[in-house]
Amino acid sequence: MPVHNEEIAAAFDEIADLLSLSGENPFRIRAYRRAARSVRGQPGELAQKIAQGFDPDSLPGVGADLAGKMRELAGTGRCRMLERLRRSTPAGLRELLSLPGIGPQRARALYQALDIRGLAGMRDAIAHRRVRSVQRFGPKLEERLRAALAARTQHGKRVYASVAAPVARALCDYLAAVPLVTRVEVAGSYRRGRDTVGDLDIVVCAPPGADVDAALVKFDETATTLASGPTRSSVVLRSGLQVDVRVVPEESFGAALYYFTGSKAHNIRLRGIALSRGLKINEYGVFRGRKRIAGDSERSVLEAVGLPYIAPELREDRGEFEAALAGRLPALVDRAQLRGDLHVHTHRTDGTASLEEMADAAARAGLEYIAITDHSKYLGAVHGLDAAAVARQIDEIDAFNAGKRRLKVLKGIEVDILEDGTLALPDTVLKQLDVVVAAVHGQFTLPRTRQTNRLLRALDHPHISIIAHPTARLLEERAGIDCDWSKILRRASERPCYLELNAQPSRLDLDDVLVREAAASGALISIASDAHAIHDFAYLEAGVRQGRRGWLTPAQVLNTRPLREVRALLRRTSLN
Ligand code: DGT
Ligand code: CA
Ligand code: CA
Repeated sequence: MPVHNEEIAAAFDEIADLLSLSGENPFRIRAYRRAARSVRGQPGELAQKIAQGFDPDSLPGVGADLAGKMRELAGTGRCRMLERLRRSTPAGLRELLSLPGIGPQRARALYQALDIRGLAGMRDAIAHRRVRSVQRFGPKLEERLRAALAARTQHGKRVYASVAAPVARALCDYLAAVPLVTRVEVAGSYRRGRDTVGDLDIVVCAPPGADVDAALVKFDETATTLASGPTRSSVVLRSGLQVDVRVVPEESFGAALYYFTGSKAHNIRLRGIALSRGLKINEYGVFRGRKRIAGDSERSVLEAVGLPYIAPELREDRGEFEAALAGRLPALVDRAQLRGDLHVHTHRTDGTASLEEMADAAARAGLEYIAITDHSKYLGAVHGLDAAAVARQIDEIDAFNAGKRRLKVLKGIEVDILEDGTLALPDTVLKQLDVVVAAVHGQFTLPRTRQTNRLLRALDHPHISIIAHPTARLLEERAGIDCDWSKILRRASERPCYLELNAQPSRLDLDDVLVREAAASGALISIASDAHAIHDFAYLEAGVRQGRRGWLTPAQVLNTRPLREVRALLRRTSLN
């Protein structure tokens, strides 16, 4: 069985976590994280390429030592160093890192002071109010941890949509090749474009007698079969992801796809509307009495109840029915409308490619312009740029733009918003740039008022153009910062300062709800890849999907505009 990129990357992340728990050198830890990122950014399966002679040493940021581990993982699915580390670290200690406010130092402190070795021990210690007495903890942090643990038990681990995507595609291709199958679609939260999925729901169109269930059991990645039958089957894949498959005939395909796309709340409303018109709707079709009047396509289903087509991303019962009935559904943005990307890194800081290489990759991704926004020098960024390095990069960009390339490069920076709301580089540096992307990279747990004031103060800064990944959340790992967003959004739209929808798979920040609120308050949204490697421009697709969940039209997105207009809009953000 081939080893997937995600498995290699996850092993490197685990090594980095375990090294940090043992207090290892931060540079060594960073090398593993960077390698994990590099592997995730690879198109196609590395294991396959390595088997065909590809040398992982040639990947950006990967030296001989890491390349060796990559070969080991690709060839055997194992890594001896990781196994050694696992043996020397109490099992479960790593889980603690997933709690808000717990980094390696605090995890070590909990282990040393209270012998806490995992989430269960943590729960117990909190219940006995013992955590507050550990040095550098206190009652407030204990309370936050209690809340985080309580939230955790309500939902199991969800999977990033981007991690499920290659699996979903492989499985769909596989099922589409089963004799008699005419169509295969992924439904569920995946089709609605959610950032994470609980499981995959697949609707297959085939006549009775197609052996879809038998084929599914034999799928290369299937680990366990939960249920298997001619119309519905469920399996768990090797990665732990569950897949529910429904097999339906031609005349019900649209109704089944609609039903299993959900959301449940949306379906319930739709059924209510149908009922009020004397119709019954279910996964087999739309019925008047016993007569089926629609069901082969989604459009036929909606048309039968008197509604226009509603895009899957909108099906959350968040006003889409009211909008549809009033003829006011938004014409949603799509990927082809993006002309640029205003958040891109190079190897000058933590990226893995040169300006030229990133520019070429962006052009191949169909973009007309990018902004290079490497990190400012600050504690948070190990290789951050100082004023002299910014000046050198400005020259480099001028030289690039002087060449006769179609793609143009804007001068930018990703600057830290410090705890007090000031920025980590002086105005004299910032004012030379076309784009100042400012971001919170630390102090995630300030109380609401202080956090809000921090961002409001940043918004008063004369040179800030865009706030990057505004909530600083990490999916399934770190909750976003606690702020009065309506205040911040209002201030951003008055100023103006634009807000980012960061398309990194672990961020997708702003989320769907806030992005909609931001656009409604008049703020323009920059959908940005935050690319660190040449393949990362592919993330824009997921950013757009989330934008669509936030009801974004192209006019509400900054980077659907041609460069000339974007330049003018960016100039407006400079207050002097
Ligand atoms: P997930 O898997 O947690 O990311 O979220 P979904 O939305 O994919 O939910 P899932 O997999 O439980 O079910 C897939 C779809 O099937 C769901 O979005 C709507 C439909 N569905 C499931 N259960 C019900 C139900 O009890 N009533 C109705 N109306 N629809 C349901
Ligand atoms: Ca699902
Ligand atoms: Ca399901």
